[in-house]
Amino acid sequence: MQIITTASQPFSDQRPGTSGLRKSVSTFQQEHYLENFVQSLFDVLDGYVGKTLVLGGDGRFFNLTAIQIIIRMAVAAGFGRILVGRDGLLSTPAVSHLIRKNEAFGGIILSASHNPGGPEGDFGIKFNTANGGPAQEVLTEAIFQHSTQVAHYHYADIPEVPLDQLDQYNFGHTVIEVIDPVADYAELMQTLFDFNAIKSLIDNGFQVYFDAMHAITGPYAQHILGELLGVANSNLLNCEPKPDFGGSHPDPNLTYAHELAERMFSDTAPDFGAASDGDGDRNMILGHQCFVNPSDSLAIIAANAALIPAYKNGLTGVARSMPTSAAVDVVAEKLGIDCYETPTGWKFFGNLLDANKITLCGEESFGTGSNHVREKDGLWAVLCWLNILAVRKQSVSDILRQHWQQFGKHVYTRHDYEGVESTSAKKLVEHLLNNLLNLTGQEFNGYTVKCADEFSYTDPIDHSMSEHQGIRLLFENGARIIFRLSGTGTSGATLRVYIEDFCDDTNRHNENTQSYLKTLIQIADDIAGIQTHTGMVSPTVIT
Ligand code: VG1
Ligand code: CO
Repeated sequence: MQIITTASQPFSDQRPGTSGLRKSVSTFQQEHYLENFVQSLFDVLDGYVGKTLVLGGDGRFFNLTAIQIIIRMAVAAGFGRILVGRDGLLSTPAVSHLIRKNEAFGGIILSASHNPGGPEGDFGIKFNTANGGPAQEVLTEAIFQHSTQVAHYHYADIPEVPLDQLDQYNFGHTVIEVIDPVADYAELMQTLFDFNAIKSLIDNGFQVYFDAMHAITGPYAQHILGELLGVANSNLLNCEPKPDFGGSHPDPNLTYAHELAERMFSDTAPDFGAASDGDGDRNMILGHQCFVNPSDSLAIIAANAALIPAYKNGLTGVARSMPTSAAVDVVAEKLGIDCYETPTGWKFFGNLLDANKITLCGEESFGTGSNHVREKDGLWAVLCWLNILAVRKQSVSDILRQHWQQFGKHVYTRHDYEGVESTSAKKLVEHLLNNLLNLTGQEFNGYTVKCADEFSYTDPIDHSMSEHQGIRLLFENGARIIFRLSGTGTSGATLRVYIEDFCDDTNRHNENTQSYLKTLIQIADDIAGIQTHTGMVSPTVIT
């Protein structure tokens, strides 16, 4: 076997964002582009010779091409064993589990998550370390710095590896194993949840729908929800992973998962509906004519965790990303456990999970997870809900209503302004930052600003600092408005505005979220000049 070294030119745009390096497919298709990034990764890592690498992706366009390139480079780099999902498929949480289970050196996940796929869509690559979690900022920054100088890369001159069947191949000192993408993950789920209780709930007529959005969770849902738990095949929607996700955004929210949403809000709606995203780490939970806001979902799972076998002995603590509503904070207080507030992105939960400071964590962006892996996990969240429903024998909306009665309701919405011109978005942020100091103490329509700042975070375990993590307006009555620019987009900028108010008046719990938050929504626009800067009169996506 020959190792070939190819000269290349560095690219200047390979800095990973919130979750890995995400670019348009055409950017990744440039000669040497993927190779340079992978070489930069291998160059800054140390100690992987002879060790295991887990490799797979969400099945989007360019997945298979990228996998063959990475196999050749990983063989040249001297990995001892490469575990690849059959057909190049592995969900993000499954990769995290496989890394941990096999004590691998790390894993490479090929996905742009909720971004659209296909030749005109997006592609992405992220590296997860030995704990199963996304690489921390020090590492991604080192990879980026290296990528601005990398001048050549190495690959093994080997034939294409067939990925369509479970098999094993040897090249030099490396063994490549094509593995079942679902089996290990399904086994893990069975150790966490009461499958018998969930199955008997479903056997007794509780109707479950799941929408895989033509993305990676299809095969996982067919096996776990279908074969193991008895959900009818006809209730498992869009379960065949497609390279272009059927032409839509594989993003589980009411806008993009509209097929499921329409069904769940119809007169003949089933009892439970859920959807997942491109790479299987997000989840949306719906009940009969009822939507569970992700921040509430995290709080409800935390409040009911004792009903789930894996968490029956209690939680060590919980964490949420800063823009996520404070619903889980109130639960933590009641349970007498710590609650941590981290910047956006799963990489910030890893140290807290590893140190056993937290058991559950989540984000407002439809991501929830626990210490069973080091990624957010879509199907896990669905199983949490099914397990709780099987024990409580109540409807989703009853559970939601009772939760608000007990803990109060954090009325919450996120407004996304997509496709904003980058310079206008930067100006909006500058304008806000310049005015921050003047805002404290000011009153806007009955809401007085208690504190206005830019969120920065010091990791309680390794004391690393992350700055510029979003602009916060905290009001005296507990209401919050947060502004952030997305770190996962691939063209222009996306402004995210997170708006939250606390309501303990049960008579108002059924009120429409947008009208309840109307005053705060107006305040957000007045303070940030959203319409003036973006030229947009309304958000593109409201969740
Ligand atoms: C978004 C979400 C964030 C999530 C990230 C990755 O980031 O807001 O909460 O962790 O996507 O999710 P941003 O920077 O665009 O707001 V995904 O499912 O890539 O894996
Ligand atoms: Co995702």
